[in-house]
This record gives sequence, structure tokens and C-alpha cells, in this order.
Amino acid sequence: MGKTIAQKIIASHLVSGDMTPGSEVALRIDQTLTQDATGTMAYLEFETMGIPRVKTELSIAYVDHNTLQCGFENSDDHRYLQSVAAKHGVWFSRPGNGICHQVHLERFGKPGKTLIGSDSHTPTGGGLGMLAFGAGGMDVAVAMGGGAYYITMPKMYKVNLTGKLRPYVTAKDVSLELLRILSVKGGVGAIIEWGGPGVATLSVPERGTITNMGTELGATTSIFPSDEITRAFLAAQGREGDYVPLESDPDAAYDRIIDIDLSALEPLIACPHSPDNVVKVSTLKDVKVDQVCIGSCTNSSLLDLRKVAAMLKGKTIHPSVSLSISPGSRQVLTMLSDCGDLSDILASGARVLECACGPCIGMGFSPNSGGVSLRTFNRNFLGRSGTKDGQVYLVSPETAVASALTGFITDPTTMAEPLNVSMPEKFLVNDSAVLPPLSEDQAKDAPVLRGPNIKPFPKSKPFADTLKASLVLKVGDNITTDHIMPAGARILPYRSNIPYLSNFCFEVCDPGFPERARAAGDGIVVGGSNYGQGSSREHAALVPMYLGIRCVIAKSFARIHAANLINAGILPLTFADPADYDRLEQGAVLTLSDIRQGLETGFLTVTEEAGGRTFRVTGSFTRRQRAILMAGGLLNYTKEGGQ
Ligand code: MIC
Ligand code: SF4
Repeated sequence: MGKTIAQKIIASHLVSGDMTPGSEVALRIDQTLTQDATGTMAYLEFETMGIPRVKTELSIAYVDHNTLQCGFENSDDHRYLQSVAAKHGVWFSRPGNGICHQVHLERFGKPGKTLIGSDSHTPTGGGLGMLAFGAGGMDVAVAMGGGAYYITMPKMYKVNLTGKLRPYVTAKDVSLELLRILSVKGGVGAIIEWGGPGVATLSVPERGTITNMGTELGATTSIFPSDEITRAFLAAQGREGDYVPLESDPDAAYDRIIDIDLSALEPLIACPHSPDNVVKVSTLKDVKVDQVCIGSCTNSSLLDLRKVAAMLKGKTIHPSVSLSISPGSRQVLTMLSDCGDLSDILASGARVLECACGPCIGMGFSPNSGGVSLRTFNRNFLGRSGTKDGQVYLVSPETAVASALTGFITDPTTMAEPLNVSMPEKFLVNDSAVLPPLSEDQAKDAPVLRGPNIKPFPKSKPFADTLKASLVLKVGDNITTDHIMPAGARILPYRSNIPYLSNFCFEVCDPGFPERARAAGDGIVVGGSNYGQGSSREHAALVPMYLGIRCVIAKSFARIHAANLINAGILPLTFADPADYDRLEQGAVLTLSDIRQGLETGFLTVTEEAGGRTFRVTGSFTRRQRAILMAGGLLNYTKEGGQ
């Protein structure tokens, strides 16, 4: 039987395992990326492994999330990242050079290669035909050291595209349409492969928008073929030599096929507070807009921003709207400036921010109280913008500009003027803000610079055969890692300081949680379905571990978070009977018995102290995962000699 594109790349990178869906496969990783907010932990972990130099084809450290530098913390982190990267053979993309996924697509991504990144939107690379995964920092550290990346072999979904997008209907609307169809849980356990005749109508940045938002479906990753469009993009970036063609075999089998007719799509919008809360833009035309933010790794390419400039040219934004634009990279900003588009943007009254994540991760530009904010980003989780009662909607750049001009949510297809913007034949290439690592000789004596905010990695405990712990928190469905470990300007500077961060754990759901967890000693968290969706931040596992959480029992888990929990030595268990979720109350004292045996059989028994009721929980772990869990996490396991 023929293979899908993803199966071909997996087969050519397979270290161990068999490729049957559901079984574990170990993959050789060609490239890694980190960003600053997760990178400090990843490099601290890499340092504890004692490997002098990375063993990948390319590893690169980006600084894009936390560029504000209010106080010494971020600057110290940046200096740490720069020095640790240089010493260990990692390239360093300086603050201001752009958002990791945008820069990686432009300058480093290669079709047919594997990439893991300590950021959940690493699948953006799938727009170039890479097999790219978001992962926790520890998994990235292991891959940098030459270790394999372990995933559960996913199912294969295909989205079959026909037709061609109408003017003002965009790749973002394609992503939102798929979220409408599948929901934020619909891609769990699957790789989404994009195919069909409509693919040839989409440029690489448009494909990147789509693979970027595959993360919001919970998909393991998303991927496009590598074709003539890919070749032309790489050639325009001066990298034609990186091109290899890639397509699925005609008889490749898929577990599910979804058809989308691009010609029939309309502009769509995700309403607060979930990316799958999707309706047609035209149905919200009476909603007044306070703020519009354009940018993020989803929609900050040159193509996106040239369209934005064309729509703003000669116009002024509505007086009650505040508009921000964050270009995705220095390349994008320079080219906007050189062609005069930047002047059109500035003349409209927009505020141009740094080439960084910025408002997407709550680093400034939080909406006013109760304010309606339209964002071209990929997530609108409660509180993520920094304003808890902010009403964040996700839209395309075209819908964003149309609405910034009228002051109301506006369907851009109602705009009178045609929009004629195309991909450039050549991009302006200047990689001076990407610093190469030191040579092996120079690296030997090079110092790694650590500031006082960089605290040691927290220690986790191995498991005994029985665990008695209190249920310190019960939460509902679709809990995101933004709920578990919020980000934003106030907290992000402390990503390398777990003790301080722990004061904010679950702040959005229950500010009393950290104190209760500390008082409880060993604790358990109970969650609904899709627990831990969203960001790859391993802090959402490390911080609860630091607070004594030993086990999370949920109806189901998001992939990266489940892996992070295992790496942190926290048991991710699932209710055998979901009705037990309803029966449990916060404050209950629970005992898990025969843990070692239970992990092997896949069933554990939990006894409730009050009343003595027992119920069953399940967990399907590989031998390696069981050993990691019993050791109390990946670092303990590696120190004990585990591979
Ligand atoms: C996000 O979009 O939530 C982030 C911030 O990029 C995270 C990484 C992080 O928390 O540092 C992600 O998507 O993984
Ligand atoms: Fe940065 Fe936002 Fe993309 Fe995360 S989703 S990498 S915060 S731009």
C-alpha cells in the first residue's frame, strides 16, 4: 500500500517502533528550535545532560516571546540563551529578528526534514513540507543531544482542497473552517495532510498559516506537499538547493478525508474564548470593535502585511479603534519599509510594534475592560490577552483591517476595491541577526552567563507502590496550559524561576490553588476532556510537580501536555468510567494502590478515603514511559542510565 507524505518522512527517520497507529515510534530529529520562554528550561536541561555539542543538523534558539526587558530578568535570560547557544553549537536569532516560526519558514525549514521545537506552533514548518512537532523543552533537549523523539504513531487525515479562494477570503478562513468542522479536539492523535487540486493555489506563507493553526485542532502535526510553489518560495529566499519534491502516493490510505471547496468559503471568525467557536463574520456586523491586533506566527508574513498595507493605503482607522501591527520578521519589516508599504500603514494611524509575539502572549496591548479585540492570532483563551473580561475574536488580516476601518466587525468581501498583492520574486536576505555558534575550540573556555533569576531545575520524586494524595483541584473540559500556567508580561519574565512562577499556577481558575497544593503535600488534579490543550510550555507540568502534584486524572489529555506530565514524573491517568468524574469532589483524599503493576496492566484502582468507594483509572504507557514515571521523570530516568 502507498504512503502518505508524513508516513514517508517517518519511515525515513524511524529509529525504532512500528508504524501502526497507536504504537510508539522513535524518530531521528534533523532540526530543533527553541524560543526564549521555553528555551531557558530546555538549555538548563540540556546542560544537565553533560553533552558538549548538539548533534542535530541544525539547532537554533530564537528570542521572540519576552522581549520587553522591564527589569533585569529578560535581559539576563537573553544573555544566558546567547551564551549557552554559542557554547553548545546552537545558532542564535537575536531579539527583534522575528517570531521563531516565521523566521524558520523563511530561512531554515527544509522539506522532508524532521523538526521539533519547544513551542506548540512548530508545525508551521509543515507549510514547507517538513514533519514538524511541538514538544516540551525536555524532549527538545534530548533531541539536541542526538536522542530520538518518541510519539504515538498517529492516524492520517486528509483535507482535500478544491477550487480557489475568492478575493478577501484567506488561508485563515480555511483554518477556521476546519476548526468549525473538527473542534479543538478533532485532530487529536492525527496528522493532517493537505492535498487536492486547491493546494496549488496556496503560497507557502498561506500554507504556513494553515499548518500553524492545525495545533488548535489538537493534531500531532499538519503537512503540505512540497511542490513547485515550495520550490519557488525557497528560490526566492535564495535557498533553492534545499528543495526536494514530496507528495503522497496515489494509493495512500487515510483514516478520514474531509473536503473543503475553497471557492465556497466565506470570511470566518472565532468568538471568545475558544478557536473552534466559529461563525461567519457577516453574522456579527453589529459588534463594535475596540482594538485590532495584526501579527503572530499565524499571520505576519510579508504577503499578509502587504495586503494589510494595500487595504489601509490612503485611509484612516476608525477613531475608536486602536490598531497594532507586529511584523513576523526583520525581513518582513525591511521589505515593507523598502517598498513604501510601511508608510501607508503608519499613515493610517496604526501602531507598529516589534517583530515579536507581542500581544499574542499578553506582552502588552491588553484590551480595555470588557473590550472587543479582533486578532489575527491563533488562540483566544480566557485571560490570555492579559484582560480577563476582554472579548477576543480570531480573524484573518483582511477581516481585521476591514473592521479597523469601520469600527464594527466587518466582512472584508464587502470592500469595494480589488486586492492585488502577490508573492515577491526575491526576498531580501540579510541574516546578520542570526549569530553562528562558536567553534568547538573556542567553545571550550567560553562562559555561560547566568543571572540571579535563573533558578535550578526543580527535583521530582520517584513513585512508591502506593500514593495517598488529596484532590486539590477539580476543573472542567478543555483546560488549556494558559489556565494551568498563565503567561503575559507580569509572569513571563520568570520562566526560569519555577519557585516564583508557582505562585500563579491555575490563577485563572482558582487563585487559592498554590497555597492549597503546598499545604496538601502530595496532590491530585482532576480534569475533564482535552486537559492541557494549547501551548507546549512544560512549566504547566513542572510547576504543578514543584507544588506536589503527583497525578492528574482526566477524561482525556492533549498530546504535548501528556508527554510533559510524564517527563515531569506526574501520572496522567484517565477515568475508566467518565461518570466517576462527576462523583468526585474537591478535597477528597484518594489512594492509588499497586502503581507499578497498574501501569503495566493499564488499570489502576483508586480508593476514596471517605466512604471507601473504589473506581478504576486507565493509562496506556510504553515500557520506557513506565520507567520514566516510576523514576519520577525523564531527568531522573536519564541520570539512572535510561535511554
Ligand atoms: C503560546 O502560543 O502559547 C506560546 C507562548 O508560544 C507557547 C509556548 C510558551 O508557553 O512559551 C506555545 O505555543 O507552545
Ligand atoms: Fe508567539 Fe503567539 Fe505564535 Fe505562540 S502563538 S509562538 S506566542 S506568536
